[in-house]
Amino acid sequence: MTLSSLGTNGSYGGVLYSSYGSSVLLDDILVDGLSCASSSCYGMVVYSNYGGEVVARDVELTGVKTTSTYEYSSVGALLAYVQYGTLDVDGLEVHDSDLTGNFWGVVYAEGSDLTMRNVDVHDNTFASHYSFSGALVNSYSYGNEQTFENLAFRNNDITFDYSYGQVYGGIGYIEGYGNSDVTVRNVDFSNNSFSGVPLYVYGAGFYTGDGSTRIENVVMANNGFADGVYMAGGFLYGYSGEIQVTNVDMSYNDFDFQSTDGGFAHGDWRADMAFTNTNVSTNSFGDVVNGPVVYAAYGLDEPDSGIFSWDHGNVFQSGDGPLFADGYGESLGLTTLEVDPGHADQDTLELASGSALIDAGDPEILDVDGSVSDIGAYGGPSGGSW
Ligand SMILES: [Ca+2]
Repeated sequence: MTLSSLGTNGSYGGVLYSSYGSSVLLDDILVDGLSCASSSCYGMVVYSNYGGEVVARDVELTGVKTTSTYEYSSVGALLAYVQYGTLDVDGLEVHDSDLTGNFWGVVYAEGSDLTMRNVDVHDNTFASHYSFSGALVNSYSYGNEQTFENLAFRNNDITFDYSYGQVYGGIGYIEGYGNSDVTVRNVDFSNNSFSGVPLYVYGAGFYTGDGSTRIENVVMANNGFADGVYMAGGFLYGYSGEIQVTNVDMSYNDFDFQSTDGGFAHGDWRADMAFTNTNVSTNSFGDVVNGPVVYAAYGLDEPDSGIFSWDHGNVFQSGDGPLFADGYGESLGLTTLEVDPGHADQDTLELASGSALIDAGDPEILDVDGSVSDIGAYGGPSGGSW
């Protein structure tokens, strides 16, 4: 079905509003030219609350336009706003859309179980007023189970037009309370541009809080962040909880910041972070960089500090000084391989056949071909599935 040239003046459920246990199936839908002029363009396709179930299969959004210029106006949940329900997406493409307003996710969810597979958001412009949080998902979880697989956010242009801009999780803002269980796997976050006003970034890739979060097989490449004042975590800002990061490759990104705490990851209050098979290479983080790889805000010996590990990781041309630092300027004492990763391709971050990162990962993790895992985005059991 094609829905074209729909317009709304605000919007909880621009196309569908579902409530109290009803189910919605979107199957093979093209939404072309949806527009919204309001202080809140929210749930532009579906709004669902209180036990609703939303299933989306093969949905394409193109030519979506929001036009609000009010400083506090919000745009988000382009596909679905879900409260206390479930959302299951398999096949979603958002492209060539022009979105003005504070952006809070293609999907916005509170207290909901989420599954999102095969989502591709590319070639859009976002004119955010001051806030951009979680391009693909912006979720407040209360003990929910959430799985995200095969996601892409690429070739998008994000500008900010008020006095300062804030990014909280460029690709995902996933804040949990209680025992939330989140898996993120096979993500391409590349060739995006963030600029416009003095910029503050808390997790350019992901912002996570509380619960248990696993992030595996991510390419973060060739993104540009201009006009930056302060950044905490180029890939990840972990507020609290347990975060396992495996086979992530963050390379060739240009962060132009006056000050950065944690070029790759920033661990805040009681965030336990375990990094395995991770490559961080050829990034620039700006003028003053504390912990070009990991920054632990509270150090390791404080009551509120987290636990950090860096196993079978590699760092190359991504800053000087203690690569792993705490908030007191001390080294965390972690060690790393430091070699040229030998990428075959600077966009996909695939490894050349002679790369030193091949079979250099954790020997207890195997690649799909049965060999010892590689360091980088294509190692491990999920490394061949995208
Ligand atoms: Ca291998």
